Amino acid sequence: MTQARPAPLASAPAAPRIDYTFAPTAELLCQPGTLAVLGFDDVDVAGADDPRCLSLALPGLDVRTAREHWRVDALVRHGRSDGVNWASGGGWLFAGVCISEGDHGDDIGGCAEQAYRILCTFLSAQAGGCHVQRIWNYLDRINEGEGDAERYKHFCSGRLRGMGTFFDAGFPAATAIGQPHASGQLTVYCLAADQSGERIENPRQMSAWRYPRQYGRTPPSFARAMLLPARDALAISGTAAITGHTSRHHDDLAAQLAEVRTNIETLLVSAGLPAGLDAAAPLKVYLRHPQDVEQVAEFFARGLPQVPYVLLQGDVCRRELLVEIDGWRYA
Ligand code: 3EB
Repeated sequence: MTQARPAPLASAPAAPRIDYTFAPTAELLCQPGTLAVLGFDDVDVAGADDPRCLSLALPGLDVRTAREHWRVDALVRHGRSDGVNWASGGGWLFAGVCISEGDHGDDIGGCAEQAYRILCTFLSAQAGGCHVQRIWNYLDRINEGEGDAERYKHFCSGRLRGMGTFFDAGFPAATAIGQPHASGQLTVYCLAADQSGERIENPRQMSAWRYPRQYGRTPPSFARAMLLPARDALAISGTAAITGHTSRHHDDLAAQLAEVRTNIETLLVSAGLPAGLDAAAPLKVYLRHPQDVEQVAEFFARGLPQVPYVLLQGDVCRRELLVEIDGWRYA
């Protein structure tokens, strides 16, 4: 059976454009419609005193690491309120929260709860409604602790507590990745819209919120992907070599990369989009071991030569997994 492609909705705001660029931060901030500029580790956006800038504690593994630039076709306002850095325009909202773990007695669950409470309180107060499409979470020492005591599992519990009732209609697409060098910070940021998107699940994978008990007391709260309101782009959650609920190809990077690719391509088909990844699919690759960088570069050069990507060092929440990929697919 062929699936109908989603018809674009002219009444909804067009998807933000996400680009990887080497242009200086100051120049990006001057461009009309800039909603956010994300820097990776040593790329200096932290110095820019602008709430649209966020510096992520993820080392870039490319020779020159790009910045991620979000743009909308509208005038953008920005500010800081109640612990949230935000920018909005054209029906879109970027909002980010950074929490110092030291303020929470090294309790990552409490940190996550606090971050989500701050964010959800802010989002709830937005006039005209606010629909979170996509959310990113970056935390230190994600795999530290055994079994239920692992920090990622505490993070999952705290996140759900902090969400309160805000996501009762369904979870957004998400990423949760470990920062390889302790930063002392939990960073959570999101993209929201004034209209709802459509949550997409992957038929090859169990929905994460239904994972069985062995993965922790609180299953992870995210959808596999989100078709943005105008149906003109798919936000792809962090995707790893998992089928059903099981990690595949332990310690085999080549096989994990192939499995991730199949998972993402399956997700695109679920969303009614063409399966192929090309120049209209900017991706972020999170790699546990920096020494694997050449193998990943080769995987892209051989199999996905058109795809724009950034290579970052980051830890997947399951310790047997070496790589995770998230990103966008424009229709
Ligand atoms: C997985 O599929 C891999 O906890 O927000 C991917 C995307 C993963 C998001 C999250 C976790 C999260 O279960 C891990």
